[in-house]
Amino acid sequence: MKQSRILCNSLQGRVMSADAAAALIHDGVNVGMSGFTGSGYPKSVPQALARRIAAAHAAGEHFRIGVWTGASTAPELDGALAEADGVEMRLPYQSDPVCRKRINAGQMEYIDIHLSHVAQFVWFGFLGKLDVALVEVSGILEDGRLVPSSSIGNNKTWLDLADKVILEVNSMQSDKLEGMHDIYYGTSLPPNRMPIPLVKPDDRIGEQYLRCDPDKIIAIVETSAPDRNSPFSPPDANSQLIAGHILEFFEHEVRKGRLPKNLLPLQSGVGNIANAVMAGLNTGPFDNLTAYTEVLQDGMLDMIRSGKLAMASATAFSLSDAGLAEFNDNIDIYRKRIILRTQEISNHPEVIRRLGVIAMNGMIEADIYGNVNSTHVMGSSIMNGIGGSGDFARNAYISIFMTPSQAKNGQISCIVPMASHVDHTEHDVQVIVTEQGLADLRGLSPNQRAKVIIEKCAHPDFRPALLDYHERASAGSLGRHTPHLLDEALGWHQRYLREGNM
Ligand code: 0RQ
Repeated sequence: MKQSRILCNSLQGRVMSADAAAALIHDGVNVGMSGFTGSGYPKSVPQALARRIAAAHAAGEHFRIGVWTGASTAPELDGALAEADGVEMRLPYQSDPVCRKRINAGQMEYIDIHLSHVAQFVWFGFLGKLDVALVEVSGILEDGRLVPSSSIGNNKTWLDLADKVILEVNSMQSDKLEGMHDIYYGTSLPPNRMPIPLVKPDDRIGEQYLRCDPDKIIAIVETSAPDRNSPFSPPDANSQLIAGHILEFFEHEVRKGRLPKNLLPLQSGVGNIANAVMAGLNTGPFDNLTAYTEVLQDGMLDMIRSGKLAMASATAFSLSDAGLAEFNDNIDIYRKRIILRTQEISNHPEVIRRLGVIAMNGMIEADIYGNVNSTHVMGSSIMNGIGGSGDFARNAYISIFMTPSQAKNGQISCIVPMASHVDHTEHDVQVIVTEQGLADLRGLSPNQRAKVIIEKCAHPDFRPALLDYHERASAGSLGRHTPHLLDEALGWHQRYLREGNM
C-alpha cells in the first residue's frame, strides 16, 4: 500500500474530497493559489470549484472569485475556472488560451504585475484581503510543516496571510523534492526592512519547509496527478542563430574583461528560444556556470547533467515530459545542484543587482530606440504578462531581449518605429537580438541605437522602410533627440490590422 504523505495525526480529520473542499470556497473571495509556469499548482480543487461555479451560474446565482497565483498554471486551474466564467480578477501572470480569450474579450479583469511585487503588495494591503490559500504540497510532516512541491511562487505569503488554508497533497510529486527548497522567513515591511543575506546563487538563507498555522487548515485533499509538462520543440534555425549571436557576444565580453570566464549568474525566460540559448551554452566554451532565475526548463537540466552548470536557483520547474523523466531518474544529481526559493527572493531586485545577473528574455516587439513590448499584440491584446522579465531587466548586469525578426510568416516586423505597448523602456534594455544579429545598445544615444537596431536586428524586408522612417523623422520631428513622426509612428500596426501585413 502506498504510504500516506500526511504524517501529522492531528490533521488527518481534515482530509476530504475535492468537491467537499471546493464547497468551502464562496462567491466573492480572493484565493491565493500555488502554481508557477505549469508546475506545483492545485490540480483537483480548482476543477471541482469550476463545476460548482458552473452549477451556481446555471441556477442564476452570482459566483466569481479573485485568483492570485505565482505565475501561469494549467488547463486544470486557469482553463477550468475561465471556462466556467468564475474569475472576477486574475493576477499576476497567465498564459492560458481560454483565460487570455476572456481577458481580451473584456470579460475578465486581469492585472499584469511584476512577479517580485506580488507578495509585498499583498503584505502592504494594496490588493485587498486574501481569504483562502489553496496550495499544492508534496507532503505534511509530523509537526505540521509542509514539504513544498515543484514550485514555490507566493505560497509562503498565501499561507501566512490567508484566513483559511486548503492543501492538496500530491503523491505524484517526487518525495525527493524534500530538502531542495529554501523558504526565507526574514522579510519584513518598510521601514523595518533588512538586507536579504544572499550573496551567491547557492546560498541557503531560509528553511526547507513551509510553515502553516494548523488551525487555519480547513481541508486537505489527496491527489496524484502530474504537472502540465509542455513539450519543447528542438531548436529551430532562428533560435539557433539567436543563441549563436548571444554566445559570440559573451565571448567578446569575456575577451574585453567585462565578464568573468564563467560569466555571471544566468536568468533565462520561458519558451523555445530561451531553451535554445541553454542548448547553445551547453556546447559552448563556458564552464562552471551558475543560474539565478525563476524557471528551470529542460535546457538547464541538460547543462547540470553535462557539468556546464554548477548550480541553479529558481522558484519553479517548467519541464517537458522527457525533462521530468530525466529529472526523476537522476534526482540525486539534480537535488544537490538546484535550490527552489520563494518568488520574492528568486526575483528580488536587490539580489539580482548584487549578483550581477545576465537577464535573457523573449519579447513581442522592440522599437528602433530599444523600448520593448513583452506583453501586448498590436498594443491591446495581452499575450501572457510581464512575469519576471521586468524584475530582471531593470536590475541585471546586462539585460538581453530576443525575438525572431518577423512574426506571422513575415507579415509582422518585430522591429517597429514605435512599440505599440512598452513593458521595458529603452533605459532597461542593453542588448536586442534577432536571428539577423545582435544590437549592443550600451553607451549609445537614441539616434545611434536606431541605426544599430535597424542594421543588426531588422529583417531585410523591413530594413529600408525603417531606415526611411528614421531619416524622415530625423528631418521632420519637433525634437531631434528621439525623432518620431507621431501620425506615422504606429502606422505599421494600423496597416497590419487593416491589411493583414505591416
Ligand atoms: O503566436 O502562438 O499564435 O503562434 O506571439 O511567440 O515567437 O513563439 O515566442 O514563445 O518565446 O514568446 C514575449 C510572448 C514570446 C514570451 C513572449 C506571436 C507569435 C506567437 C509567441 P502564436 P514565439 P515565445 C520569465 C520571463 C513575457 C514574460 C517573460 C513572454 C506568439 O517570452 O510571455 O519574459 N514574455 N517572463 O506569432 C504579433 C509580434 C509578435 C507576435 C510574436 N511582434 N506581433 N504577434 N508574436 N511576435 C518567465 C516568467 O516570468 C514566468
